[in-house]
Amino acid sequence: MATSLHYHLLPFRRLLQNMSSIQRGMSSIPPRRKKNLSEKKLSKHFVDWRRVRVAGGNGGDGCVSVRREAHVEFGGPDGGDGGNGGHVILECEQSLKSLERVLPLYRGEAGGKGKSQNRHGRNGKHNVIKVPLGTLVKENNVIIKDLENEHDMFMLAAGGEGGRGNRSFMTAQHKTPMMGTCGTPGEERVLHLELRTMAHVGLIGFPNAGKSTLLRALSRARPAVAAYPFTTLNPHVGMVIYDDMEQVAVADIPGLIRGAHQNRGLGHSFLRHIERCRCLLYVIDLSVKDPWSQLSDLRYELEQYLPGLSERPHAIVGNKMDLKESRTNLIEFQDRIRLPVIAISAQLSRNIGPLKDHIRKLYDQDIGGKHKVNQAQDEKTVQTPVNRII
Ligand SMILES: Nc1nc2c(ncn2[C@@H]2O[C@H](COP(=O)(O)OP(=O)(O)OP(=O)(O)O)[C@@H](O)[C@H]2O)c(=O)[nH]1
Ligand SMILES: [Mg+2]
Repeated sequence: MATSLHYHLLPFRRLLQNMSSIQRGMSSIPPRRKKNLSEKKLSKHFVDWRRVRVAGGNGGDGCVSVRREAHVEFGGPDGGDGGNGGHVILECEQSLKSLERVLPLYRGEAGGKGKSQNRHGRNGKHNVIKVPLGTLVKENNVIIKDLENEHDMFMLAAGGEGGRGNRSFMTAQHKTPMMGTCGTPGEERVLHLELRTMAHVGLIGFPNAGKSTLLRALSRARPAVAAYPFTTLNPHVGMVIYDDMEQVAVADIPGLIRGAHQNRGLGHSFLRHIERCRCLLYVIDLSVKDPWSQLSDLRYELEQYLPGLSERPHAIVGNKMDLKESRTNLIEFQDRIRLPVIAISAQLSRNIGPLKDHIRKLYDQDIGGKHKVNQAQDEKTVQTPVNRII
């Protein structure tokens, strides 16, 4: 008896599960919060490079047939054409963040064969691969397409053309052609997909310099922060929002060390995410010994990766100004590098406002935007960082 009751209740339970909480009159119950993935797990999911083999579907063969029917005197040719093969198409989608779901092989559907009674074959379905914004398509190490906007599409492999049936060869002179053509094979290619994060500003620094702490202070992004090197294993992007609703994307890139171009540390493969950034922020931990050597090392590594990369519009951010050693180092640091330094404490969110203004200035200069930050205030901030911070 109990089992049969349970059996009757099952569909009702399933219905309840499928109903949203609002339908059930439980709108006050908040939806369960999605648990954030740890940095280690996230790095398993973050794939920024994939090799794919793509093949368009083959075209269907045309049919050779002659109508023969009782009581029909002149039947004539009635072989239909084959259908076209489906293409393999790449489509950009904003909600995706990595190439994790891209498989090694994609094929377009083959076109259907033509049939008698003038029936044409069905066209094969296209195979659409969804990729995140900022995906590059490379063939033999040459960039053939850069997908930058939502719903951008690119055909990777064309499907084959359908063959012709004998009906299509019929002419006034040649009334019963007994020939047809086969469908052509689909195009086949081996391509590399590469993801380059789309951000306006990239944070470059040694491990532990405080890049992730700074991104947390600037935006609502929540990269992991810890007192050991190489905490960040994947690039993180946060949006800095301004009063006029302009948004600037800032990317936190895993830490670099001297010799990264020889694959030391995490190597410099993550620098591909910087390539698209229009401006750079060098984040220097001023509390360590000889912080100026960090800056020269970072520049050297960027140059090794891509000549001219270190010369992009940039600013130098001296972090950890709440520590005593940083204050003593700052003066010597400025003397040595002879460049303006924006001194901040990312942990205590000190001087973040002027830094935001400076980021905006770099951004506006680059895109020729309308909004200009108050230059006088900005210069003062850059030249007298110690006064501002204490
Ligand atoms: N005192 C002080 N500590 C800071 C400041 N900013 C960051 N830290 C600390 O420095 C340590 C490293 O910070 P992260 O933000 O993880 O550094 P990171 O540059 O992202 O490091 P990686 O991800 O390893 O490249 C953490 O213990 C932070 O709490 C600061 O302004 N002042
Ligand atoms: Mg980090």
